[in-house]
Amino acid sequence: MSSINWKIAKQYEDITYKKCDGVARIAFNRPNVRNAFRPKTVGELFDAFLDAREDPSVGVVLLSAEGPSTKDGVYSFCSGGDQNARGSQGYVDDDGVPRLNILEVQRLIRFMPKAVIAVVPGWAVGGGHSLHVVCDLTLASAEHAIFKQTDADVTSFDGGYGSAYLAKMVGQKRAREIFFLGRNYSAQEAYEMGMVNAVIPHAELEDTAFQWAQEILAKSPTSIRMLKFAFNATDDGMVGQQVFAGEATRLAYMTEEAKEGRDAFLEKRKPDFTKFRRIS
Ligand code: S0N
Repeated sequence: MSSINWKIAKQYEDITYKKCDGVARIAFNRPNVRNAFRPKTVGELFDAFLDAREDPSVGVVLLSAEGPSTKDGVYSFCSGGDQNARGSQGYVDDDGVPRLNILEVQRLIRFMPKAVIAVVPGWAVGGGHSLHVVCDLTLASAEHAIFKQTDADVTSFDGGYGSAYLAKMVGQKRAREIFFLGRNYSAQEAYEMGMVNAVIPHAELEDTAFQWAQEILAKSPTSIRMLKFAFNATDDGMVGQQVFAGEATRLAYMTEEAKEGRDAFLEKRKPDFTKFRRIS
């Protein structure tokens, strides 16, 4: 029995969203379809991740799942796009507009200046597999987590982070095997490949994730955000540079030098930067 005193942050239909002591927990809540996401689920995920990003009391986000399925007791993290919501033009919402907005959720996870931990209690499949890949860390249930890529079975493939970034983690040969063969991999196999940080007894999974979050929360927040964006930058091209540089600008705003630049403009005088040393 977990001792974490989660408080509901907002009510949704397809996900749950809770917070406790600097940690936000966003969890899929469609266990009877192995936590597949439909457009509504994606909209709710985006909304909750945005709230977690903007809330200064939150330092770490757990992406997890409710379950098990009431039908057969099977645990899942996420089985990717809901194939029932897939029409002839792609994933279609109530308004009839086809969207691939799960990629926006991926980008939110990738570019938020806070650590995001995938907590995988069961199946991580297709787009659900891609979501664990894009998270900063992954903790997996020793007994129930299974990793599998079915994208090539259902002609719904992630050619971005889900595949190319996965290859950075596990190597090109392994990544191609995962996608081309679509086999099942246990938590231990995923750990040995380098795409899982730790294999945890199922009953301890959530408490362990919360403990990892608390360890991260004890570190310097500026260091965590700069390190995350530094790790990202080499794979994110000009966007990675932009995000990292944005943080440098934010830090520069806090200097006396920046204050002099701003004050000089407002006071309609030339800035005097001579008092600032050109340190090497
Ligand atoms: C997860 C699997 C392996 C579990 O197998 P198991 O335990 O034998 O259970 P089942 O009997 O198959 O399933 C139980 C019930 O759940 C329903 N269900 C399962 N998965 C889905 C799903 N994805 N959509 C809808 N329903 C699902 C089953 O139908 C069953 O229902 P009942 O009880 O009524 O019979 C196995 O279930 C499985 O293989 N599932 C499908 C996995 C899959 O192919 N997912 C889609 C893969 N593609 C994506 O996710 C792409 C998503 C995307 O949007 C994207 C697009 C472009 C770029 C990137 C992405 C991206 O994010 O990846």
